[in-house]
Amino acid sequence: MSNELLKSDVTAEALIAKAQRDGVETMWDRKAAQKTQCGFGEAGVCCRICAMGPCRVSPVPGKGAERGICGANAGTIVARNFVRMIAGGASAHSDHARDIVHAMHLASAEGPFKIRDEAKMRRIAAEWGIEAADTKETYALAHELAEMALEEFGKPFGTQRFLTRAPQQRQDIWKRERMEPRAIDQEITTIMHSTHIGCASDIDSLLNRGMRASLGDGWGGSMIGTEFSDILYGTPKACASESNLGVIDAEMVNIVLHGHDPNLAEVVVVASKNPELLELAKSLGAKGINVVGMCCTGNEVTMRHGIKIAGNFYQQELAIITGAIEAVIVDVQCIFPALPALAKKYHTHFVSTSQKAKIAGDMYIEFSESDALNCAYGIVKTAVENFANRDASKVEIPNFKEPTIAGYSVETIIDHLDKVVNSQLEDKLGTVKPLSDVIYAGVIRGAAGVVGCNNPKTEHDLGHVTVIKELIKRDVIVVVTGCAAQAAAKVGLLTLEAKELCGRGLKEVCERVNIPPVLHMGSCVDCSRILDLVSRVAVEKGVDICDLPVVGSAPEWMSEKAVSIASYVVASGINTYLGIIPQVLGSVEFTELLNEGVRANVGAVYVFEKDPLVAVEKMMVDIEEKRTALGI
Ligand code: BF8
Ligand code: SF4
Repeated sequence: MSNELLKSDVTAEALIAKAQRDGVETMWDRKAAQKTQCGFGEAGVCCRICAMGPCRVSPVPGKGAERGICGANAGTIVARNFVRMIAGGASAHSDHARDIVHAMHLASAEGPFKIRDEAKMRRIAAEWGIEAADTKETYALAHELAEMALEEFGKPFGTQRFLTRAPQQRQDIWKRERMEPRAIDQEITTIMHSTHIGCASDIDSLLNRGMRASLGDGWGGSMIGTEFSDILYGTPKACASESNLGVIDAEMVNIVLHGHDPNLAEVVVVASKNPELLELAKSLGAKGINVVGMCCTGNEVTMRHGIKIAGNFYQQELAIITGAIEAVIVDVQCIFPALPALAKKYHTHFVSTSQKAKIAGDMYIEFSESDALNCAYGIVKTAVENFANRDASKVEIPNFKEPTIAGYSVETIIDHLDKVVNSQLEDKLGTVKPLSDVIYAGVIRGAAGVVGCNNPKTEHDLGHVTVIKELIKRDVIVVVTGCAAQAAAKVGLLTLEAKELCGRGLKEVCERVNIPPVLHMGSCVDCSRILDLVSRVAVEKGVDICDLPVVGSAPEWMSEKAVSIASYVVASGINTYLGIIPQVLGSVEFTELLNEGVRANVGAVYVFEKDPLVAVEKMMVDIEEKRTALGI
C-alpha cells in the first residue's frame, strides 16, 4: 500500500488505517500484489486476438521478435488494442443510452417514467425532422422520438443525427475523412471486425475506424444518453450539494448509489422519500434515509436533485469501510468486483441490479424498468431493514465535506449568461454569445474540459485538482464531468468562493454571471454537453472547433470509456492532454500518429504528459497559439 499516492486525499489516511485494523483488503493492497506490471502489456505489444498467440513483440525496434505469428508488427498490435479500447468504451456509453431511450419508450403520464422536459423533447423532435413536433400529443411524440433514437443504434443507412450540431467545417472534415459515424452499433461491430485476425493492419486506417466509432459515441450514444435523460428526468439546473465521505450520516440509513445509469437511481431517490420507508427507518432508530452518490450515477442525481456526492471512483471501497453504509446499490460500469466481499466484512448489502453487471457474491435484485417503482421500493426497504444490523463500534466517518454547486447543463449556462448580460432586455438571447465574446475579448483566455477517472498509477485527485487550479489561475474557465468533477467538488472548487483562486478576468466573469469558475456538467456521457457547448461557440463565431482556444484534459483516466472520449474529443478538433500514457508506446509509429500525425486529418492531437504542471504550461501555449491564429 502506497500512502504516497493518497496523500492529497484528506479521507484516506484514517480509512486505510481502519481497513488494516478491520483486516480488509483495498485496491492498494491488490496493486502492491501486482508487483511490477507487465512491460509488454504496458507498451501495448501483447496480442491475444487469436489462438495462435498470445504473441508479444518487442517494444524496442531491432530487439527480439518484431512480428507475431501472423506477421502483425508492433504498430498493428498496438493500434488494434487501442481501437478495441475505443469499442469497449463506446459500447458502454451507448448501451447505457439505449436503456434510457427504452425507458422513454415506456413513459406515460401516470409514470414513473414521465416527460419532465417537454420543451426539450419538442426541440429535439423538430431537430430530427418529426412533423408537427410542436403540436403532437406529449406521449405519442415521446414514443415516436424514442423509436427514432433506438434506430440510431442499428439503422442500415445514414449517419448520426446529432452530427449536424457541429460547425459545418467540422462536418466537412468528417465527410472528407470518411469519419461520419453510421449506426452506433455498426461502428463498434466494424472495429471488432477490422481488428479480427487477418483483417486491418494499417495503423492509419485502424485509427480512422476507431475515431469514427468514438464519434458515434460522443455525437451518438453519449449525446442521446444526455439529451434523453434530460427529457425524462429534467434538464439539470444549478443546485447546491455537498461532497466527500463526510456526507455519510451516522444517524441515518445510508445508501450509496454507484454506477452510471439514472433509470435506477431516479426511482431509488423517489423510493427513499416514501413515507412508509421513512417510518420504518425511524422505527429502527434512524433519523431518516440518506442517499448519497458515487461515480457517475452520483453525478446524474447530484445534477438533478442535489443528492450529496460521497466520492469518486477510488473511494468506492473507503465508503464501505466507514462501516455506516446499509447498502451499496449499483447498476453498470466502474464497480469493483471486490465490493461484495468487502461489504460482507461489514453489515453492508451490496445490491447489484443489472443483468449486464451481475457481480459474483452480490445480493442480486434485478431492476426492471416496467416495474421500476416496486423494484426500487424493495431495494430501499432491504437497505432500511439492514440498519438494525449496523455495528456502531465499526463506524468511523471522516469529518470532511465541501459545499458544491452542480447542474450546469448547456441550457443552464445560457440561462445564467442571459440573466446578466441581457437583464435589461425582454427577449433573452438564448445563445452562448456572451461567453464567446468574453473569450474573444481575452477576459477569459480560453476554456478547458477536465474529465475522467482516478488511476492508482498517479496520486489520487492531485492531477485533476492541480490542472484545474492552475488553469483557473490563468483565466481559463473549466468545465468538468465524471470523477474529475467529484475531485474538484471535494476540494471546494465547485463553489462561488473559488473565484478567489482565479485570475482577474475569470474572477470578474464569475462575479458578474454568478457562477463558479469550474462548472460541473455531469457524468461521463455528459461530455456530450461539452461538445454541444463548444460547437455553439464555434458556430456563433463562424469558425471550426479546432480554431478555438479550447483544450481537453484527462489527468487520471483509466477506463476504455475514457479512451473513447479522448478520441472523439480529438476527432472533434480539440487537443486532448492525457496524464496517464495510453498503452501504445510499444509502437513509435502509432505513438507519433496519435501525438502528431492525426493533426493532418482532424486538426487536433493526443498529448501525453504525466506532470500536471507541465501539462498546464503546454495547454496555455496551445491556447495562446489558437488566440494568435484567430487574431484575438
Ligand atoms: O464514466 S470518470 S472512473 S465513474 S469511467 Fe468511471 Fe472514469 Fe469515473 Fe463515470 Ni467515467
Ligand atoms: Fe499472434 Fe497475430 Fe494471433 Fe495476434 S493475431 S495472437 S499477433 S498470430
